Amino acid sequence: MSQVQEFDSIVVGGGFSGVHQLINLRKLGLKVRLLEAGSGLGGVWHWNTYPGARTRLPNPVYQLSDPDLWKDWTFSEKFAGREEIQAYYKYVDQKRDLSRDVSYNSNVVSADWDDAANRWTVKTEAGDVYRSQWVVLCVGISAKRYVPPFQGIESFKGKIHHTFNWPKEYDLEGKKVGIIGTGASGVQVIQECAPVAESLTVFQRTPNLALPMRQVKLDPKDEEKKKKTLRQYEFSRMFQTSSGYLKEVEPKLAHEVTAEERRLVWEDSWDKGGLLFWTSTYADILFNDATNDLAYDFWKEKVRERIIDPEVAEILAPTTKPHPFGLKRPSLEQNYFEVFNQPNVKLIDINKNSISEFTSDGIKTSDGTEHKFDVIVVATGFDMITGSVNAIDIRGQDDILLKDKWVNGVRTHLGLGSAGYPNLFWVFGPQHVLGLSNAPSSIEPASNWVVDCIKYCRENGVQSITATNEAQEAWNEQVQTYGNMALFHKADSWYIGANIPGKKREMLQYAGGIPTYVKAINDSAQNGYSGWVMK
Ligand code: N01
Repeated sequence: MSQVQEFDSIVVGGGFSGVHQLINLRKLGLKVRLLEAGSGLGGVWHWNTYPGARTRLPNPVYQLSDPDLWKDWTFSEKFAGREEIQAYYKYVDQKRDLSRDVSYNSNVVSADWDDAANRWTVKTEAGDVYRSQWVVLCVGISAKRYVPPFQGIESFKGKIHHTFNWPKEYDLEGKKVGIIGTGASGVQVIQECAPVAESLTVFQRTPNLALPMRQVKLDPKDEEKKKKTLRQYEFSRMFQTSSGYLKEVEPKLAHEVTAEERRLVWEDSWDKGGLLFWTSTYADILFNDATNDLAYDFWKEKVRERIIDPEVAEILAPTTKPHPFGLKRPSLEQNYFEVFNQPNVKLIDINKNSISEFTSDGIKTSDGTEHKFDVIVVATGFDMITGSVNAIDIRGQDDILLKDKWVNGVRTHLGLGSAGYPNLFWVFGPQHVLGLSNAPSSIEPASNWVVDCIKYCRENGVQSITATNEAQEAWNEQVQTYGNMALFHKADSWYIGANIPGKKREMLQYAGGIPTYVKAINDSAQNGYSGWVMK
């Protein structure tokens, strides 16, 4: 085992949150080390190298809001591809000289609190040991992949790839491909694979109520002009709208306007593309059954006209709403529905014809057919939100693992930390305002809160700070109340832990919107860190 390395703060993970932490903790004069499991910065954009990986969060606001960073960087597309986002991370790395404080290939496996010394001991898989007063987990919400226990999976002789661990330089050209899963990752691989594969068979369990992306190429000259006029405003507005995008929801609810006005608003959002239809038209799509039905009917009408075979249309966009629209996160698609008009593409509804087992040559379905493949893509997602934190053995004041405490329900204060785990915070983790919003818009206020809290503690001789049980019960109440006000519990989504068999079904994110969340965390700080105990 290597020598123990001492730091003021350890940051775990090098995506947007980790990079923001490192930059800002350094400004406090702290000795900081960022531990990153991968070989580069980028978080999900480092790991998800599958063909077609692209963000569905729009520029300019899918980047850090620091003017010194955005003034010298211009994305070429509204919805940036993975390669360009990686280039962005390299740019930020160089501009802020980040890598000198990063240990790559350092997968953190445990963190143990020493109450007498007020320090954490953090260990990596490779056996490196770090000690620090503060630990900030910036591990994202999709670090722990999920592969269902398909019978006979080990007997398949071809290649099996989960989208999270795509091999370098592996393409699908000329191959017989099977894809299981039609979430965000599945949709993107399917679009990329269909034009080049010899054959593509998609195993769908739930239709993806995907929205049209309508990609826009950004003109560099135009972008430079906007940097001088509009951009600063856009980067402040991203913290003022409930979802962190530039357009706020309509001032009225859907049932308060005429059918014609509603249609006008929805057509406009449809034509503009992106997530607008979902995040920025009528707020009651998410909490009113009748509005949700109207939204689904509108979506279904638009989508079905793109699919030739009525049987295929019934699987992709069923007559009966499969789940409330938008309560499973909608993907953005470019030509997803047209893919299923291609002669080399087959769609299997596994609710009617289930996956019985993997064989050495492919997958056998319950109708007795053996589907033969060269490669099977497992796009079955992640143990979202809690999985990334629970992948680390975190022992606090009473020596109990955090994941064991959470078996019967997650408890946090403000989605920032948990009682009994002093000086350990996370950004963009359980009970934070996350899955409904633009990531950087919700990351930055939380990350700033953590930095300000550490600054406060250092300036006021505070050695440790942890949430109180009462405060986290109250926060949980708020998280669950927002969850129950909306239609979340009518869909088996990762928002409520329902995508993982056996996982407790509970609202895992705060759905009150970014301004309300930011007010809650800032109120706590301004009230002398209410809900936290210091010593
Ligand atoms: O995972 P998912 P993902 N048998 O959970 C199916 C972010 N992300 O990796 O819906 C058969 O959405 C499952 O079916 P069902 C983004 O936040 C973003 O695609 O549970 N199928 C579903 O179709 C996203 O929401 C981007 O019935 C099974 C699929 O697998 C999140 O990550 C790109 C199954 C899983 O979909 C997760 O996305 C990628 C089984 N036993 C990811 N178990 C972009 O920004 C599960 N499925 C573009």
